[in-house]
Amino acid sequence: MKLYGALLSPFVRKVALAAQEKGMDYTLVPFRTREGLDPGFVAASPFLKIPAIDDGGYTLADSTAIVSYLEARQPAPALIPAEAQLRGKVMWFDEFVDTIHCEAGLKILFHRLVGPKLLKVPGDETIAMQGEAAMPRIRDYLESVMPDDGWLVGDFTLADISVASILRTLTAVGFGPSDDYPKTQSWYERVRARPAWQAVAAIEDAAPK
Ligand SMILES: N[C@@H](CCC(=O)N[C@@H](CS)C(=O)NCC(=O)O)C(=O)O
Repeated sequence: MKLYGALLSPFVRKVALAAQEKGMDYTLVPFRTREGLDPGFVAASPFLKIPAIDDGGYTLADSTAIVSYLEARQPAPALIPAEAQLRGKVMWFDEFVDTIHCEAGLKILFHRLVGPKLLKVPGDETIAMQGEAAMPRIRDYLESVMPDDGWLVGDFTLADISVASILRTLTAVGFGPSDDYPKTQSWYERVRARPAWQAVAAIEDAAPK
């Protein structure tokens, strides 16, 4: 399976982690080359957002759609529980990250790191500050739902992957796990200890910056 994108994106990392946890083969493919956008990526992602996949000619975009596909293709180990209430909570955390946490966090990331440092376009500090203003409530919420031990919703699930992925991305701009949120921090350390996390982190750390 080709996975188009870059692992700094929490959405791309989410898909890589899900595939890795399931032991599924994937190859990370840069969506942009010197010549422009990869035509395979353009064909796979109608709105040119990362991630997108090409699995033997089957194309799909959107991290949650892709993880749902992976879950159906290879049910074990389950990352989306079958039981109704657990499944509802897992999808809540995934959606909370995709909309609320990323909405705030990516304003900071894009305007302080991706724009000015990677794409060489000026960031807008007013927008970054809007994102920053939303962060305390988000971080307080997460701390309030963190378990003392184990995972967010029963067994290890997509909920843990989604939340840990945005936290890793936001570490780059000072909004990752911190001593001020000790339960979140120890849960994050448990996620980081997983072999799948370490495998994806090794790929990410080795990628050209
Ligand atoms: N809901 C989508 C969000 C994907 C997304 O917004 N990706 C960003 C990168 S983090 C992107 O491709 N942005 C480029 C753009 O919006 O044109 C998902 O879960 O995959």
